Amino acid sequence: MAGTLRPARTKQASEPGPDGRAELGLLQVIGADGAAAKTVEPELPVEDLQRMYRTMVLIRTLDERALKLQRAGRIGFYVSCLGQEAAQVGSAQAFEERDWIFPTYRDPAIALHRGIPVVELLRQCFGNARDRVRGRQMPVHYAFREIRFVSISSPIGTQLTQAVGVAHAARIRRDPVVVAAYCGDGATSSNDFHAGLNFAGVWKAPVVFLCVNNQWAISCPSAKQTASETYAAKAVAYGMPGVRVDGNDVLAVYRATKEAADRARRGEGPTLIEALTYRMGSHSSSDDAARYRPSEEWEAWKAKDPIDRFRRYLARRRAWSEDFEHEVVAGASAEVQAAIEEAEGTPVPAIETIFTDVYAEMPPHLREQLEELRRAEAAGRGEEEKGEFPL
Ligand SMILES: Cc1ncc(C[n+]2csc(CCOP(=O)(O)OP(=O)(O)O)c2C)c(N)n1
Ligand SMILES: [Mg+2]
Repeated sequence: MAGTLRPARTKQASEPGPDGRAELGLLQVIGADGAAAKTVEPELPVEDLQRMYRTMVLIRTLDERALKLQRAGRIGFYVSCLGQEAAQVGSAQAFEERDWIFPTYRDPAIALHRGIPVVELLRQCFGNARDRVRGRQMPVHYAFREIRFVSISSPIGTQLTQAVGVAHAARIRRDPVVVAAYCGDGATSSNDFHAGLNFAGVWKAPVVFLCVNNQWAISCPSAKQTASETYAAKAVAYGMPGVRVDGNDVLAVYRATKEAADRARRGEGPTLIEALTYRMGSHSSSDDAARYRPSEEWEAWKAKDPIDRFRRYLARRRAWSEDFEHEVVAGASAEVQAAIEEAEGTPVPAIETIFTDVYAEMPPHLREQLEELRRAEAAGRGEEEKGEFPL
């Protein structure tokens, strides 16, 4: 019932002190006015900063368009990450190509930042013949082998134990990869969160846990999710560092993730990062957050928009101009528009693929079923010619 839920416990960040660490140990680099705390400002080349900004604008453009596609009945389902762009892009920037990503359904900007074009995401949302998984997964459940972006699972938290397994294997093989394990605040209540963090702590698995705390798990606010003061505090129980970072500050997220990834690569074990942000949209296209979420809370977080904050920083660094903005926005719109046209214009997967995609070599029982389908299709065509349809 709307009104009976208390607002999520939102620990407001104060302005960063000289070391960038404000109230409650929340790491910040970029202040509200765009000024950086010099002692913690990462040294990233301007080209990297601008590329991060491009990805943030691109995912926001895609989110806006894709939700409209869903409302128009052109795709079946969509999950927007509105407001969480910095948490994804800042962390994605900190990992290397060889590192493995175990994402959630709300992390598409990581795939974009690792070089996947928008059209690949839309092929998956349309479930067309060029979709990597040919419509076998719900929309937004992406999988991109070439960027080590592991297939997204709907069940909350399962990716955490899978990620730890990959990290542990890498350690045994002395393979210097780091594994990124993303989850939401709600996922911290899953069994897999406990099992994953416990195992990683004991075995010093090279994994970075990124808990993107958007303060809601569908309609469940953080205040009802946990009695812990912070999600980062949970790290203590598993014997690993817990870091709390302003998730709307792309450079703070980058800095914390880079430190954790370096640590993991040195063999010093896992870190839990809590990126404090806010889900500006509804949970998914099937949900209406206005029914359970106080509008003042939304208004307060709108003022902390991560893209606006980063733009102010870039402007101060003279890495942003009106012309640059125009080019980025127009480029994102053009890419999304072209991708929609291509993805929507591509036919659905051939029906045979439900048999041919299962095993490397088709077993006899599937061959039999495929032949039966072909006979039914041939019979159906005959009926259609007579103006009748088979049952
Ligand atoms: C094991 C399991 N339980 C319940 C669900 C239903 N469910 C889907 S999303 C979701 C909320 C997850 O919240 P959070 O981890 O905070 O991620 P967010 O959606 O906020 O990004 C739930 C409970 C599920 N998918 N899997
Ligand atoms: Mg959440």
